[in-house]
Amino acid sequence: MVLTSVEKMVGLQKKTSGIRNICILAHVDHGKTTLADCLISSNGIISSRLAGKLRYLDSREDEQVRGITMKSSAISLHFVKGDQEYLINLIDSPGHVDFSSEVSTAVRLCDGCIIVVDAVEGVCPQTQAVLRQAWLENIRPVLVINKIDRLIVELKLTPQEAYLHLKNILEQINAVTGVLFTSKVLEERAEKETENESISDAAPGDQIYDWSAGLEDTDDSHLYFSPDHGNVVFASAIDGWGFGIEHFAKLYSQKIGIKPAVLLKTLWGDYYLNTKAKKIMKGDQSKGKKPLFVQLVLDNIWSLYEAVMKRDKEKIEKIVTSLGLKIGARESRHADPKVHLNAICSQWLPISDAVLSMVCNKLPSPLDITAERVEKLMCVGARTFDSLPPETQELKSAFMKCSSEGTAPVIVFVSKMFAVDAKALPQNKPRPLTQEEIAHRRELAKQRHAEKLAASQGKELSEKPPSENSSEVTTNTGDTKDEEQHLTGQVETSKAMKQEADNKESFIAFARVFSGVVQRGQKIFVLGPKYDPAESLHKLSSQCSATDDLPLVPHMTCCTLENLYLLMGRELEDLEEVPAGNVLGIGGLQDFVLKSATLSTSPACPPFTPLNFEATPIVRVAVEPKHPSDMPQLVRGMKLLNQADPCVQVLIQETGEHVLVTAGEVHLQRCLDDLKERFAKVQISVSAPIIPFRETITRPPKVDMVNEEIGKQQKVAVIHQMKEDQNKIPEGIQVNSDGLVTISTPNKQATLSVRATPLPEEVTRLLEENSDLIRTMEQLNTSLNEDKKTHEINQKTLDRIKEFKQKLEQNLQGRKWRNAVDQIWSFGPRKCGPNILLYNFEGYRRSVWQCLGNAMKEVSKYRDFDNSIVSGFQLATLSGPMCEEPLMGVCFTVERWEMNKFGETLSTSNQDSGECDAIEVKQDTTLTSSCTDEVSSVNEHQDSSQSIPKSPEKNCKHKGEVLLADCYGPFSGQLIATMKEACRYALQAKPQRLMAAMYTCEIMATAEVLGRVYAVLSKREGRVLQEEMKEGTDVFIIKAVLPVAESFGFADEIRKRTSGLASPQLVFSHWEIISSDPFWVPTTEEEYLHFGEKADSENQARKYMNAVRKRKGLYVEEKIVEHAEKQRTLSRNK
Ligand SMILES: Nc1nc2c(ncn2[C@@H]2O[C@H](COP(=O)(O)OP(=O)(O)OP(=O)(O)O)[C@@H](O)[C@H]2O)c(=O)[nH]1
Ligand SMILES: [Mg+2]
Repeated sequence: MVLTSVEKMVGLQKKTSGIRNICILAHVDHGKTTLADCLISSNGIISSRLAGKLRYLDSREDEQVRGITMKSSAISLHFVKGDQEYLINLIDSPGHVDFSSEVSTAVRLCDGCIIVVDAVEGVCPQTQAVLRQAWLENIRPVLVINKIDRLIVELKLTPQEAYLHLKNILEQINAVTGVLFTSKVLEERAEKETENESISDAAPGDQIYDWSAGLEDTDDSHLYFSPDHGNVVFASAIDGWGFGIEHFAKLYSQKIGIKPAVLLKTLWGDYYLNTKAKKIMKGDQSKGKKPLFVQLVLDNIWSLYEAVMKRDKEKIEKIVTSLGLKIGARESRHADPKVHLNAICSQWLPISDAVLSMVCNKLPSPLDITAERVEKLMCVGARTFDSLPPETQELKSAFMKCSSEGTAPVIVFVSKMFAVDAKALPQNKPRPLTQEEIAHRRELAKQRHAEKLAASQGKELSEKPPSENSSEVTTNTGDTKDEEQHLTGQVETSKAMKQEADNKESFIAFARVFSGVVQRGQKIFVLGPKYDPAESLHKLSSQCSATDDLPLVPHMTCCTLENLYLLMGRELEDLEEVPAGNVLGIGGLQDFVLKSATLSTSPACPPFTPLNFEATPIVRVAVEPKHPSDMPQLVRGMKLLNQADPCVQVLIQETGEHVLVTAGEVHLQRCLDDLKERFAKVQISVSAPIIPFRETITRPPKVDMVNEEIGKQQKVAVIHQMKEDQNKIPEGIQVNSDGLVTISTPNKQATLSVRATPLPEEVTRLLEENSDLIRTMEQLNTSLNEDKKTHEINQKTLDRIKEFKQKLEQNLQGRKWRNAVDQIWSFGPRKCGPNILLYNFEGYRRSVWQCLGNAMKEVSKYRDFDNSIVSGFQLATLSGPMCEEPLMGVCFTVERWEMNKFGETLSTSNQDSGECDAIEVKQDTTLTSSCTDEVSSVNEHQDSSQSIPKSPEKNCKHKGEVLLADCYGPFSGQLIATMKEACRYALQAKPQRLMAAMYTCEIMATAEVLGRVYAVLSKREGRVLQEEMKEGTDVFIIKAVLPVAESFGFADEIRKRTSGLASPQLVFSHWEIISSDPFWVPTTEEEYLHFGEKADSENQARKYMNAVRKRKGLYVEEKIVEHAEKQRTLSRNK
């Protein structure tokens, strides 16, 4: 196989209809990279013998060592089929959950994908996840069922059993697709209905809903995987073979004289061949008939494997000659029969042919991009396509045309930035000189020689008596010396620069051209995710280009595309231009793009919708350099790491800690390696993982720690303790017996009463699930409040908000929650968290449901300060009293908010002066004497304002000044602090609990190691949810939950204890309340008896809490030596 030249590739890039942008997706270890190797070897980039062993696209050292892919990487392949030529831009992605963000970045750039499934393991959690990702991006999948050799060699199934097993796998996959498809159809139907409803609102309403109607109308046959549709290939990547059934249909149609079309329909399914009648019959298995697929396909493969594995030379010979293959002597005599097998199979049923022709037949070219996908890409958040400016809407046709004409606007999406060694860039690579260059160099050398000669002659001249041009000469010699110095200087600096370049990482953008032609050196707009074309089109004309001198526009910069590259796995090739529809690398964007961006020559282009990330970053560590002087390098390194990884988060906490947040242990390890070896190049020390917790409250317990019902007697003890607790509460704060906390601001101008209540679990879950929606609501409300021109709100978003509200109402039932949903004031922390703030006092109405249209302009005395209350709530929910971790599932209700004259006057002074007289004046009785003077002066003003209906602005201003001079600082600040304190005390008045983050894990293990898996699970406080046997195998699938806090080293331990037979995948799942009370001390008699006075047996919750407090440098109540005198009594020599 001849290597395809770069020129050829450039030619192919221009024929858009022959381009296929695809990625390979699967669960971890199902054989993506091995399959990619086979496809690459068909282009001669690696030898076919090494295919499967090299794992060419796993170019990082740690990928090779660990045997898993960590970064997605791309390669362009050339494929010829009949008289058609194709360019296949192939992206291999990682399967490990920790790297699922790499899958998101790959899927965005593709039009289709190959889903690989291990024939033994079948559909696994990541298989479902990647199918969902492909679905969400609207890209079309084809299927490769890989590792069929394992069915023969490992499971030792008969062909008939294998057929049933494969059928089963197909059914499982189609079931997953079916679920995705059905939900979409139903959604679309519902949407259509609401549209219809809004059109014909007045129409008589007694319609009958038939929910299956939408499903019946829609043709979904192309969505499912079925060998007779040509979208399934059966393969063994490691042995180099693979086939679609059309291969055998063609083959046997000649042999048995049945039309290939008929065979194609019947080769897969319950059909059998009636040899006598030479007819294909619909068969039934009970008669013991062999399905065609078994008889014509699997039997042959099985007998080949048997012959080779048993080294039956005669039989092998027979098969090889009947297939017309030529096997080299080296392979046939190789000690390992697998080599022999590979040689035969890869010639007989070359996997690359089967897979690539399926890709070219079944997956769309960039020209076939659907309108639905384009609109999805163009509409960020709650916006509808129709609300985009007309110039922007016009760009849809550019997307659809995918045109490479000069006039087409350039639209490029960068899905990630990846770092390469600067040495590896084509421009820095040493390359052989061309003939002309050699000639040119020779010429230069000659010149230098001549100059040297001339210079020495010049010297001689200068020694001669001065002549006319002597001065010139002397200056000349001086110049040459200077020049020499200059030159040596230059050489040194260039050396230094080279060294620096050697050490430097260069960032390349992983991108795709959606329209137009990008050229090297072209100037282009870089549009950030918050860029709004409507806003900038006011300032710029839609015709302006990045080369013009333009005014500043938010979230938009201009940059030059310095280099364009063809991505060839480990290599990069320089390109001059790249037409629409291709995947490419772009150099020179590292100062402009952090992780992803949209590039365009048109300012009307909207930013692409953000990528869908499936993994939640949860594992945190703090890092610091071993030598404090290395700090700047570390900071720089962390910045680079942040840019190079789509999913990592890099934070500097208030405590000054530098924190990395990663998706899991494997991801963490890779980030740390990268930081140490590539980006920071300094030694670092890493803290133990920082485990996140949440703080919450629960209902008071009904039974005590020894499971005795808390009766009257004990209650006395409990109350006794409550009283003790109350002693800790500072003066001025009242806590009544049912937990209502009343507190005043330091200047006594406002008084708040706040109560904390635990939210029902379903509500907390609902809030968590809808955090994006809550954020959208918050944005909508803000723009409503600011009276800004709001974007037309997407009907779908409105429906979702309504539905969310309804669900909340359903779950907040009962007397306690009456009207609660309408009184929701805010969510927190960060205005979108799983805690709620309610107001429950007269004279105030404002809610988060404004965006639903029932917006009301609030005019009340509280208007100016309600933000302070909300801010106080946000702060309180961000860090709780137990160990300063965020709260979860808590509802705070403000039951009273009183402001005396000061607060009110201040509030009015901020309002229009005309409203001054409308204030309700309340007598304040708790005024301190120091304020009395000021109060009287205010009273005077009040009087004057009453006599003059329109109070003079001056007066109001004066009042404000009086209050600003308050020794406790600005009033709004006091309110924030007071609200925060109120929330904290309200929380402490209830039984507090910690919540731990939980992972779900799915472990596949064979029966013999099952016991050990359970042992490890229970040691780490895991809980098994489900255990089932995988059909047709002896493998058990165990589903369990495990606290994140106990998960470090879990995967390793499992692997070690089971000799590598089981390996779990941990995915963050939810938060769970730790049932033990961290503050618990024995109070009842039984408890004293059971736990002893000290109760120093394990209290897991307290341990966690103290660990967090210690880490944060907070006070920890700990006795270092208890009962020291006891130690003395232990000594024997009294
Ligand atoms: N028996 C058998 N083993 C295979 C086959 N294909 C791949 N393998 C093996 O499966 C293991 C995983 O293969 P990879 O290609 O690295 O899997 P991957 O899907 O790229 O894994 P990640 O990238 O880590 O998700 C390797 O040990 C391969 O040798 C196959 O067809 N048959
Ligand atoms: Mg891989």
